[in-house]
Amino acid sequence: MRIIRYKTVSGKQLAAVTEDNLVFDLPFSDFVSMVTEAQSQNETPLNLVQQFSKNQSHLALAELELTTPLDAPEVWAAGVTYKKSKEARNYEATQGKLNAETFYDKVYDATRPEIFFKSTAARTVGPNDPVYLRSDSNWQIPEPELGLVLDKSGNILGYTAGNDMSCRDIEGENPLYLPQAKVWKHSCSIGPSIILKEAVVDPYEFEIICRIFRNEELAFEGRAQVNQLKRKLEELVHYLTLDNEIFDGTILLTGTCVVPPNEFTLREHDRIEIEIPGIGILNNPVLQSDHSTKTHSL
Ligand code: DO4
Ligand code: MG
Repeated sequence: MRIIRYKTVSGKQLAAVTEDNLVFDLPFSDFVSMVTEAQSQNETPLNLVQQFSKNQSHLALAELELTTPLDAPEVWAAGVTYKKSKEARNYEATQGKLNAETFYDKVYDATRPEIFFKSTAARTVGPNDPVYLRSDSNWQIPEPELGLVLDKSGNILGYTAGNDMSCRDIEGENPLYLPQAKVWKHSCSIGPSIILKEAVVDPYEFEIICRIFRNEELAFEGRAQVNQLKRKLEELVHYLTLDNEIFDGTILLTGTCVVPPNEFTLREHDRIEIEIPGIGILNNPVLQSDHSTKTHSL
């Protein structure tokens, strides 16, 4: 069972999608309210949702205008959790020489993972919304990642797909530039759905596929499986929540294992698809940042 939200004339409607792709509305204002109601009834969210599937008119998924499945108050991300990511960062940090041990080697093997702040609800976009390119970077890529949807106690409620848009040149120039390489307007997308935790037998079986289209022709395709992750999902949650306060609906992206070739950079009007079978395809066109939030120049 997957949870989605779609746009209506009066706002956003929470709904569920069955294994047969039938959509039915849920009588809750949002994902977190639905989970809270399940907890107050001592029910699993999956059981609660199933109760509403009966006697409901079904809608066609393809005809709905989807939005983010929830307004995540914060999105955090783990980094260098896959060997592929470590190799890509080493390439950036050594200008392609790969001749030195870097902090990326160290963090890959360290007990403490890299966890960083990625986004807020206002910066995060959903299915079919544009993701933006930074104006001061010449080397930008999408990072397709499995996202954990958490409650304020750090319990995993479900799984979604996420795009941790990244600037490889800014990140490689100096590790202290990480927030600028990772956080800007429309630099994070999530969706198209949340699959409830109880509906997933083994999250390490999730496959992550990324496709980038240029002029509607496939320019890159890569895939990975979450079982290539160096760490356990609970380990990442542990470090995020340690002595920290998080909020219901927080998302933790778990790192990327799909990186386009080093010569590749995103261009305006590319289109990115991030597919996690069971969750769906997160589709986002790419636009150059519109500078609308810039208030003064140098
Ligand atoms: O330290 C760089 C960020 C790593 C990252 O975002 C990833 O591995 O997915
Ligand atoms: Mg990432």
